[in-house]
Amino acid sequence: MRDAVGEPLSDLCVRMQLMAATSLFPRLATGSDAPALRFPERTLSYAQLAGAAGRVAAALSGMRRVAMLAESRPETAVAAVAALEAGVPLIPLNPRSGEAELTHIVDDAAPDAVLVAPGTELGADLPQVIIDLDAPAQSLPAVDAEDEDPALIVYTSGTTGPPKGAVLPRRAIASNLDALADAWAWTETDVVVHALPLFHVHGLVVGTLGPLRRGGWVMHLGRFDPAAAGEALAGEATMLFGVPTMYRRLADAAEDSPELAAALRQARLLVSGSAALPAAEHERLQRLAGRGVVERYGMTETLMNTAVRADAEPAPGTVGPPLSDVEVRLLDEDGAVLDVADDETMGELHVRGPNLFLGYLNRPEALNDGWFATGDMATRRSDGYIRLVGRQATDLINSGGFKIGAGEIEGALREHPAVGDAAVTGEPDDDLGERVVAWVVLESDATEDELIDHVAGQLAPHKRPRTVRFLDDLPRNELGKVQKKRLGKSSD
Ligand code: MLC
Ligand code: AMP
Repeated sequence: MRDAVGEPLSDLCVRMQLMAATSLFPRLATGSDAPALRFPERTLSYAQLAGAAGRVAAALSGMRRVAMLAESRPETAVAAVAALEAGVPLIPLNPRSGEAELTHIVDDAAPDAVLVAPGTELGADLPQVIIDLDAPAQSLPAVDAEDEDPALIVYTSGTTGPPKGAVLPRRAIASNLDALADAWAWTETDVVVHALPLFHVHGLVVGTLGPLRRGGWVMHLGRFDPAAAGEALAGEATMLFGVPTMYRRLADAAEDSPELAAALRQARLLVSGSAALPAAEHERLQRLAGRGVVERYGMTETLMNTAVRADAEPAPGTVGPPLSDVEVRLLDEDGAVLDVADDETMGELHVRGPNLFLGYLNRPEALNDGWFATGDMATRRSDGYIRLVGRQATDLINSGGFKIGAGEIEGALREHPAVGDAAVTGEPDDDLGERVVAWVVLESDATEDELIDHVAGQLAPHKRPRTVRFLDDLPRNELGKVQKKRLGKSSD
């Protein structure tokens, strides 16, 4: 007996079983006409997604690793599914990466090709695979990858030096999405709406691969707009994922829009992450929409570590307990484990579990006996809830949920011919949480706008300073290190 494409049925059954055992997205194999993805320009059903991804997966055959220009459009989701199904590690790129960033990533990761949507280009000399959603469908190959194989390589900023590629295995993606499903009672009946960028784990893994693994669907708004998010929640969307800046903008808009407030109220779950949602915003959303927002805490290297559960009371100021199978511990300055759960004693949060990455590409081991040091300072309650109280290093700026290394911007500024010296700090910002501020000593004339544009050209625009302050000299200690704490004070 043979199926429609002429394969012996028994072989097909074996292949389906293999897919079911290793595909991250079981519903792809069903040929379902149910929606999988909706972007403003296009909706794809599971059958259409499988057909489009199958075609791309065939083009990836034999490749070692590939990059993807991760624009907020359906081709990006298709490319990600294709690479994961083909078992070819994928590097999502910010489509607005500056020249310096792009060169660094391409040199460091050496992708065989870059996946792009029609009409887009990468400013790097790499073979391109064009994702054409109108090309004839092709069936997906059987997944040829093990749980521990690299699946995604996501570049993340450190406090110094250029970004590092965190290598995430398939196991981390699968286990983390399943742990979130447990925490949030997340099923195929859920429709997630968001407008997060697709080159970071929040928007790509949690916001896009998450709904596809559950067999529900994701509605991506293309770009963030409070009214569009409200319309989605008033319609089919059940869950909203966003960063605090988005919730702040939603609350601002809901002050004048009873419709938006009502839409937020009727959502099954509102989830905030990537930065702290201030207590005042929790309270404002509670007052306006009459319901809470749950926070979850993650990192590129670990995916999600903790989350407030859907069936728990809202817990403003905390990021909830560890997800299932995730272990956390607090260490003091000397590296000793703090055996406390008093919500007062602070320590550096270390995590261990199946959600963790394998290490950084081309860099030495990042784990110690399976534990990863997050750099986040936290306290723990007796019920296991974690409260984040800041970061160990002040040189990592969290602006709108994007982590920005001060050293990277200082390097870009120093490359400007008029800049003699530069230091970068983060300052509180009502909209972005923190904003990037540059302190510059000039050697020749340059304006604030010129320096901002220079950084926005070298690095992605979200890394540009929002303010530049000119000084005669940077305060330095006897060892020549810039005393950043004094910079803030000198501006008072
Ligand atoms: C401005 N722009 C410039 C420019 N000045 N472009 C070039 N040169 C200049 N000098 C442009 C920008 O490109 C952009 O264009 C527009 O101006 C505004 O840019 P912005 O200021 O950066 O956008 P803003 O509205 O402030 O963005 C707010 C935001 C964004 C919330 C939408 O910060 C965001 O998407 N945050 C999400 C970050 C995220 O996903 N983090 C997850 C990391 S994973 P245009 O055309 O767009 O208007 C992680 C782990 C975890 O943290 O736990 O999740
Ligand atoms: P990234 O380096 O881009 O992966 O960002 C990870 C960092 O984002 C973490 O180390 C935290 O500092 C921060 N973060 C993520 N989620 C939260 C949250 N819910 N509250 C506060 N900070 C968060």
